[in-house]
Amino acid sequence: APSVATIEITEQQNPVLVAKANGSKVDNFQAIEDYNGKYQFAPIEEAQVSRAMIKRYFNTMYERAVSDVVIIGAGSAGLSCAYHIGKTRPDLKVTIIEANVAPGGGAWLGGQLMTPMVVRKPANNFLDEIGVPYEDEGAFVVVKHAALFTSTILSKVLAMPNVILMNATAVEDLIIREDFEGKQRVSGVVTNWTLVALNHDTQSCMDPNTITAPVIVTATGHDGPMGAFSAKRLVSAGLLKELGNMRGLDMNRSEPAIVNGTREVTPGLIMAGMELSEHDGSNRMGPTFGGMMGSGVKAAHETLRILDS
Ligand code: AHZ
Repeated sequence: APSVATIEITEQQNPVLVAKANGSKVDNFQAIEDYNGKYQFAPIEEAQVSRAMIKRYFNTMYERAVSDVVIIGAGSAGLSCAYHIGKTRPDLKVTIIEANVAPGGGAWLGGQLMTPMVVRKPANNFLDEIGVPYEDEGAFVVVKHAALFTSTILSKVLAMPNVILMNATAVEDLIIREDFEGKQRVSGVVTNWTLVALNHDTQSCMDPNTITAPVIVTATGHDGPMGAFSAKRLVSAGLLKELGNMRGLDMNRSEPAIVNGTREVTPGLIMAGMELSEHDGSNRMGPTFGGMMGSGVKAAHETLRILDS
C-alpha cells in the first residue's frame, strides 16, 4: 500500500501554498510513495529550497567564524583527526576546510589506482573503532575498497553535531598574529571558495574570508597543485627556514616518522599526514594508510593538549 503523509502547510511556512490550498483539493498537497504511477511529491516553492540551503550555510559560516579547531584538508589524516576530536570532545567546534568538491583526498583508492587499501598494524585498531571490516594478513590488514574506509569515516564525521565540513573551500592563507609575548602564532585561516581561489589571475582582487581558532591542524598532503599548503606558507612567512622536502619511499621508516613527528610545528599550527614529510624531509610510504590514521589521531591528541593547557 502506498504510504501517505499529509503535509501540514501553515501560513507562516508558506503563504503562497496556503493561498493555493484554499482553492485546491487536499490531495494535491499529499506526499504519496507509490511506484505504480501515482508517486507524488509534497508541493514546494522554489524559494523554499533556496532559503533552506542559504539559511543553513550562512548560519554555519556565521557560527564557525570563530571555531575551536580548524582542520585544513579532508584526506585520510584530516578526517581521522576530525573523527577523534569530534567523538571525544563533543563540546568543541571542529571545522574542516576542504578545497576539493569531493572530500577524502587520495583515500578513494589504494596504490596505482587499484581499489584495495593496505593498513599496517596496529592502525587496524582505528578501523575496528570506526567499524570498517578487513582481511587480516598478519602484519597488515586489507580493506576490500579504499572507498569503504573513506565513505565510512566521512559518514561518521559528518553525523557528529559538532563537526562541520566546508568543501569546495580553499585555505588561501594563514592568520599569523603576535601573541602577548611578541611571538608569532597561527591564529586562524583565510578562506575563499576554491573556484574563486583558482581565478585570482583572471579577475581583479576578490578578497577572502577568515575563520579564527586557537588551534589549526594542517593536513594538506604532500606537494602538488594544492598540497603542502601550510608548510610552504610557513617558509614564505619566515616561520620556517626551508622545506625539508619529501624523501623517497621507505615504508618502514616513513610511517612511524609521520605518526611520531605529528606535532605543533609552529605555535598554533599542528601538522599531520603527508604534509609533514615536506616540512621535515621524511620519507613517503606509498600506498599504506595506517600512518595517516595514526597521524590524524596524534594530531587530535596534540589539539586537546593545547586546548586543555
Ligand atoms: O584537496 C586536498 C586533499 O583533499 C586538501 N587540501 C590541500 N590544500 C588545501 C587547501 N585548503 C583546503 N589549501 C586543501 N584543502 O587536503 C587534502 C589532503 O589529502 P591527501 O589525501 O592528499 O593527504 P593525507 O596526508 O591525508 O594523505 C596522504 C596519503 C598518502 S600520499 C602517499 C605517498 O605519496 O607516498 N602515501 C599516502 C598514504
